[in-house]
Amino acid sequence: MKIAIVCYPTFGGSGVVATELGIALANRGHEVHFITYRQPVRLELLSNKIYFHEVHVPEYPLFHYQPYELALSSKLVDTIKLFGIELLHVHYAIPHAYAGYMAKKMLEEEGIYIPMVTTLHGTDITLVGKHPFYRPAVNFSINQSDVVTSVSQNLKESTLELFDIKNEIEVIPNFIDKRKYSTNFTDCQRSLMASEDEKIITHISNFRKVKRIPDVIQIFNKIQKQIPAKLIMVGEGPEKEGAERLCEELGIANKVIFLGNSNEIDRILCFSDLFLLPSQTESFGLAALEAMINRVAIISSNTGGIPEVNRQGVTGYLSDVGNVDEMAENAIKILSDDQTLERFKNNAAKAAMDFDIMKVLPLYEAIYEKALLAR
Ligand code: GMT
Repeated sequence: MKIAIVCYPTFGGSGVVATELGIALANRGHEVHFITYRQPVRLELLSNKIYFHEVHVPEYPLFHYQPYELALSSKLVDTIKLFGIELLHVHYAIPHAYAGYMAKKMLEEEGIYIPMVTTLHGTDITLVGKHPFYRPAVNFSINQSDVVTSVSQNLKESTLELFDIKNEIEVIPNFIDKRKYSTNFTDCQRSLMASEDEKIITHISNFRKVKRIPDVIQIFNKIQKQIPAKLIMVGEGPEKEGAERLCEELGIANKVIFLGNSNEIDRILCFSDLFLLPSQTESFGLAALEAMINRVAIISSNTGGIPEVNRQGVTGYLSDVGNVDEMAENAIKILSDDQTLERFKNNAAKAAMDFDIMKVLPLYEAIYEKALLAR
């Protein structure tokens, strides 16, 4: 199949999922064309099955906002025609499904039919998409998609609650490719980050409000009072500065390492003991799954799709949003005994295999077949 993938090329989960999916599809022999404004962060190796087409938005001083959707839909039309692309898969409804629909309609004028699969990722529904200023356009473009998928059952339910959706939403969970991680277990350099007796706790996100970064710091503060530990904070975003200040106020700045964005999270996760994800909402929690495959136990909130990934008392613990006391207590429960920690770590790695790419990829391929047949 010749497939065009539209996504955000940044460190966000939706971009990561889209990129990893495209790479896996190319490995299965499909021809994959990424169409976005920058080369996706995890797309390092271009092969003869992977193409990247950059969307340029010409700057014009008349415009207060440069029209990215217009440039994207034009680029889609040109690329689809030039390469004979058969299917369009857009990740994140805003504005990708909208631009995809416009491209579809323009192509129809020329007698070309291209089915569009839209994958909903979370914030495009629960945070941004439902805003009254976007809702009609998001609602419309979801309904105009030939196939709609969501990354968790919970996100499907939220979408049906928040929008007036006429078509079926198929749940295809996010996935993980174990083969990409296992080779790195040997080069864990734990000693770079902490001393022998210290446990390593990690948080990875885009440091937005929804991640409840102050909760991460507060949980760690409580843990480190009882167990020698270091906290590694990976990522960039608006809450980072406040987090650094909070660490200083609490007198734990020397125990918290801020690393910024990283392309090598597996190298950090492979020496981590515990992952903190106390988010306000999370449609799936890909970062937690990436931690799990690296044998890291999870302390998270019990919101959104997280309970579909982190299992209470098995791979970690889940608490109500904001209940930092309970999250810290549970973390201490896991960390204070090596045998218990080992059990949670093993369980996490085992449970992550339910999301193995080899199980999930055929689900996408089946969806593509279905979309192509609908033509
Ligand atoms: O987590 C973010 O803020 C980024 C966002 C994105 O679209 O990149 O992540 C969403 O999609 C990920 C991949 O499907 C999910 O794992 C995240 O849970 C989801 N984030 C939220 O729902 C807040």
